[in-house]
Amino acid sequence: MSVPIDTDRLDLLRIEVPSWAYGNSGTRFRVFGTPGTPGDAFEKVSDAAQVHRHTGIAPTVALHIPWDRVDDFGALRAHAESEGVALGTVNSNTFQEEDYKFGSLCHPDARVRAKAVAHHAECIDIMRETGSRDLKVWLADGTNYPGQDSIRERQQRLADSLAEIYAMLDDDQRLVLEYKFFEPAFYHTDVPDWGTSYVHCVELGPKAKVVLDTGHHAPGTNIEFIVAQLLRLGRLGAFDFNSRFYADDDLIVGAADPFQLFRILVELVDGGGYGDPDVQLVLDQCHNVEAKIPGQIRSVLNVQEAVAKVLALDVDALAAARRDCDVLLANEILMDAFHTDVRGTLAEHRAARGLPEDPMRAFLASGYLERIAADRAGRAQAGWGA
Ligand code: PSV
Ligand code: MN
Repeated sequence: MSVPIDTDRLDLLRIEVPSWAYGNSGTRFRVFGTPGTPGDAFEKVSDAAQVHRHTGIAPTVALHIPWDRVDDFGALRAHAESEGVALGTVNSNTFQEEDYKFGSLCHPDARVRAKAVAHHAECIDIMRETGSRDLKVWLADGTNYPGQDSIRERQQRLADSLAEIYAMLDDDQRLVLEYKFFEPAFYHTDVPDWGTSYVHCVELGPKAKVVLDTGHHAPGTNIEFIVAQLLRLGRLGAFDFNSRFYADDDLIVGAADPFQLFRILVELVDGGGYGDPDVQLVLDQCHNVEAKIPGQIRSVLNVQEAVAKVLALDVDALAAARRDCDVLLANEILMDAFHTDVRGTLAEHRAARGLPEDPMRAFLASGYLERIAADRAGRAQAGWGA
């Protein structure tokens, strides 16, 4: 059954996929391989392009440096274009070298801080070649024990390091700063919450925005509140979608708590963040045991389904119920939207746009997985650190 949804608004959905989702990942216990895992950034981009080809709403691929370092980023950009996608956000990585054992931009040693700043300069150069707008900074910086280092001094070092990086950005580039409340540091993290990220962004200037990642909050945190607040302040730069049961699990979007995904998207739409290119929606996921490309397709479709439910929300009736302070009716209207079965509407919507009604089945039937498993057999597989 079709439900009335503004399909023009549905068409505004764009989701960036992460290059690292196509490489092998795992836990500290084991990283399992998958047949056909890409060997390099070119193959990761080819795999990512399959997601866009079948869903039509995942046109860009985020890179991670150094994992995706190639000799010629112009060639990688051309390769992406030939596959029908573009290169997106460039993620820096200051958490996998010996020098970064005690931090990077906040490290007590000025030499290490300078090294971390220089890494970001390299990322900005790469962005010029790839045509990327956003430099995404997520730091593993923090301490494990009270007294290990000065929290206050680390904040100042962070502000100083970020200011150096910000000064290197071109006018059309942005720095987006992600927060995470713990891990790998367990006592304190230098950018633990949206408030800390926001404070640094405001200090830096208008080209600095906050990144919210679903898995980076304490259990029970009202994430939709943070979305509403950051949109209100004009500082929500990007949203990393994934889902979690316990910590930063990076599981399929909507797998753990589809209602939370819906509530977040309600605020995104209501706050004007949906369809706004300045609010970059990204998947940030790792597929440890499931097939990677289908995993990405499932996540993209779950976001699309949740967006369609939000677009089915009767906003006028909701506004009236709120005006009347009719608590139960307002809640009922919201829940009606959440319980709306939009799957038939979405299938029709895709068919009308020349896309497969069921992107997952269409991809599985395409033979691509069998082809890459054969073509890439016996070759080194990309993964963390690759
Ligand atoms: C590390 O926790 C992380 O998952 C962050 O969320 C980043 O966005 C991502 O890795 C890429 O560095
Ligand atoms: Mn993230």
